[in-house]
Amino acid sequence: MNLSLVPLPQKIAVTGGVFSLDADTKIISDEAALPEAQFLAGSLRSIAGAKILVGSAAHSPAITSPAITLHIDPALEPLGREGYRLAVTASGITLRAAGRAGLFYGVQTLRQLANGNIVPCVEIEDTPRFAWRGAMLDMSRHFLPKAFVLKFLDLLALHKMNTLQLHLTDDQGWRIEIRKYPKLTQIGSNRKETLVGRALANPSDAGFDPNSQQFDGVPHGGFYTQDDAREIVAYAAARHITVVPEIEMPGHAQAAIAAYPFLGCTDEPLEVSGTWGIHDKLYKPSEGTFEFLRDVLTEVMDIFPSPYIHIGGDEAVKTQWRESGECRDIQRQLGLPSEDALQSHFIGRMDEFITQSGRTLVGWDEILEGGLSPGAVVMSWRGEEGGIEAAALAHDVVMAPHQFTYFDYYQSDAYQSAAYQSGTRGAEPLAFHALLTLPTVYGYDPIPAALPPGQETHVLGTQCQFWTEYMPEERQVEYQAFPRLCAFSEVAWTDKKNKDWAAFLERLPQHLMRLGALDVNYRPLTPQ
Ligand code: TNX
Repeated sequence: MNLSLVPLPQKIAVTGGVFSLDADTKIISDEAALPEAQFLAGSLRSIAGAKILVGSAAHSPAITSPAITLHIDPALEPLGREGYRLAVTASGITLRAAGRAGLFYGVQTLRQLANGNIVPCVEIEDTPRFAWRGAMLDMSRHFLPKAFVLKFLDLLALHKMNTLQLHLTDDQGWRIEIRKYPKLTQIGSNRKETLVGRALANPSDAGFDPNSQQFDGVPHGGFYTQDDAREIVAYAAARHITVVPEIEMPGHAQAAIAAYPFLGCTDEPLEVSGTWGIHDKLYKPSEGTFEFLRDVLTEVMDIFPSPYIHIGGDEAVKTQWRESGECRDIQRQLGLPSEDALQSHFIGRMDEFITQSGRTLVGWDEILEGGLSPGAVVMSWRGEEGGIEAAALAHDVVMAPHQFTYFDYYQSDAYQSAAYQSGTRGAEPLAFHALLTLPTVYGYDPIPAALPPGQETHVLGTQCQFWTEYMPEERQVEYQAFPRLCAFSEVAWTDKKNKDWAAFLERLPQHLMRLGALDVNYRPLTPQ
């Protein structure tokens, strides 16, 4: 029997027969598991239309009708805090886990198992391969409304993903209210227009001609108030998802500098950027900037309880630090030999602050350049090398190599078609000019083959990225996400020995129907 579970649980035995949900089906739950019981009731109501009573086990009247039992059981601790055991028999369903997170994932499995009011009898034992199962949304390039973020969190939960990184600041827009610095959103969240079509060069390239680009003339803006952000955090927490905020530095800073010019390296007046690619506007590495960033991070840490705080750190071309007399003076006064050492000093200052605040710094793999403070977590995006290097230095790493995890890339090579090349839209909507197919995602192993034995413990997990340059709308994010995120969830959750591309493809069509029922604009399967 094809149960079409995604991600695939580690152990499944189909035992025969079915359990039928009906209006009399009760949910019996431990007091502590009530939120998960309620979540189940909420999702089963929509699946089966059954009226389900939620009550704590201690206070339930004698059970006369078939029931679904949720029970927190320390005996399941060997399965970890996210593991669970699910038994469906014709007379009832029992879900047990050592903690609430495990019960939540058992509930997700149950949601997928239920077909109408029928649940096939199974015994499932399950626990994730990796602790960090992430996705990153870039809010800066295109602002995504709060309602979409909540929908996306629901979809992450369905796929047993547990981390959402929000890329909140970049050259093209600052998207989080900071009360001490209101201009960050008054000015920094709005750009006057956006590039039309694909970026063919980086603004930081030598000889870059801004007049070579065509813009749409349409203002773009938006930001989350602190209340919005807290609502997102709470909604995520109810789904056992940690929201990791990312505040970019020292590069990708143009929107912040446009709002507060004292943060920049030159006196040149700046606008929030409307184009893509690597920009050369860096924060000035001054005490004033550090104070600003500490203030920003203080408010950010108050909103986001995440143990991890991401400070970006990527793609900081050092032209301005080299050319500005003031920046050179700072470097000299600090006795630093190079601009890379200055970046390392910059990140070190932030790490000190974040660590003192009881959190852990995360950054893209460039933070390794020039030396990295102990304890920092590295997100390896330029390939696997950064992750391997960081693990060798005993840093924890999150594997996010663009070749396997950049979902802004095309899903089929149709973009290389003549129609696309001639400038008209090809068979795929405009995306970042690179290819990442479904089987490539599925085949990814977050433990690099070149990682020396014993260092796997430093790999916290893996994360897929939604850079939104070419995703102006929510439907487009969904199109880029699915079905690749289905494959990715299995990369992050399912043991390598249990993965099988052909079997995944057999499970996928029914799973896509689930997504269709949830109004997800997934990309239809094509012969691969
Ligand atoms: C690189 S990945 C970036 C982003 C872009 C992305 C486009 C990373 C840390 N920086 O700023 O949006 O490429 O794929």
